[in-house]
Amino acid sequence: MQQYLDLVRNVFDQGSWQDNRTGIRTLSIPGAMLRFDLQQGFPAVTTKKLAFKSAVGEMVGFLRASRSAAEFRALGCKVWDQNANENAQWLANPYRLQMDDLGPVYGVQWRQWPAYKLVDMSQAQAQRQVEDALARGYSRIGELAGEQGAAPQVLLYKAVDQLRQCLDTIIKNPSDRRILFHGWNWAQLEEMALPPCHLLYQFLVNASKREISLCLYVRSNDIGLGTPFNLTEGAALLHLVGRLTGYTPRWFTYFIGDAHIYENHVDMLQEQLKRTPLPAPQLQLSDRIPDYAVTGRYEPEWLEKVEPSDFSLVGYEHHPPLTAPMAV
Ligand code: UFP
Repeated sequence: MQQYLDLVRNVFDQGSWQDNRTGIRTLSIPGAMLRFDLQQGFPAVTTKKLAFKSAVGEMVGFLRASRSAAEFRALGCKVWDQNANENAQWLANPYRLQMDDLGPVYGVQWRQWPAYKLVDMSQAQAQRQVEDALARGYSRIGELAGEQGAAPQVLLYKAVDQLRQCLDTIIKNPSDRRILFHGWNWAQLEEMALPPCHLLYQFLVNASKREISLCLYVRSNDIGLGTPFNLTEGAALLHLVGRLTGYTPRWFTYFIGDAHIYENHVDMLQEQLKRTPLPAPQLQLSDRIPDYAVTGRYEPEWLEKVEPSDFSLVGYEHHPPLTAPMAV
């Protein structure tokens, strides 16, 4: 994890102090990239103790399309509690349903992105468009009357399981350069407790080497607390997707937009810079998760069946724990 420390040093050296909505200033740089060969080990931070169980708990919650801090807590992840129940702006948001609700964050978009089509029945191709949409799994959910006797518009809807589609494509068409899922749904940003930070995931398959890689884009990243967590989740997801599709996880490239260090994390990170990184651990996925390369059976339902306890770090050595407050 030398790369993580290099990033921290880079932000200290080149960053500029900036204000933001949290009221806690940050040292920020516009754009950064980290790249890990997962065959050389798992990108776990070693200059402090990584909250590994919490990170995989959050990832498992995303896979299940969770939108409740209570569900994340039950999976061993408490990071959503403040966002759900303490941020005054979110508490006043009309889309917040109840205690612990987060709105349609991350996993809801990954697994159930709401897609709508409005077909103008006055145009020549209208019937074919409706039929095509129905064949693609849309349901007809309503009709808007046309003005003054004009033809109506037909409204169709489906929930897109983007992640499942990615796995299907990895299996059926691995050379596809369009295997990605996205969290930035403009139509629902205002309904979320927090608009997504890690928001674009693209899988890349090298079929002849039987390898799968991931490029992840994170628009805004809290380097002290968020980056170690998000690296763990992205790498764990790539291991899981590799297992379910029969490919070996290889390159994990991590792009950051706004890379920042909060003012109240400076001491924690200065302390980490004094520590020497330790050898990378290995990620072990439980044997109960079927390996497509071995079974030849495609079982994508494991995306929902997987439990936090299916992920473990082997040979994880780390320096003493360090903590700092999260900016909400
Ligand atoms: N943040 C992360 N990673 C995450 C997540 C949030 O680093 O997975 F959900 C941090 C980034 C930023 C804050 O410091 O939370 C989000 O604030 P904003 O929406 O203003 O960028």
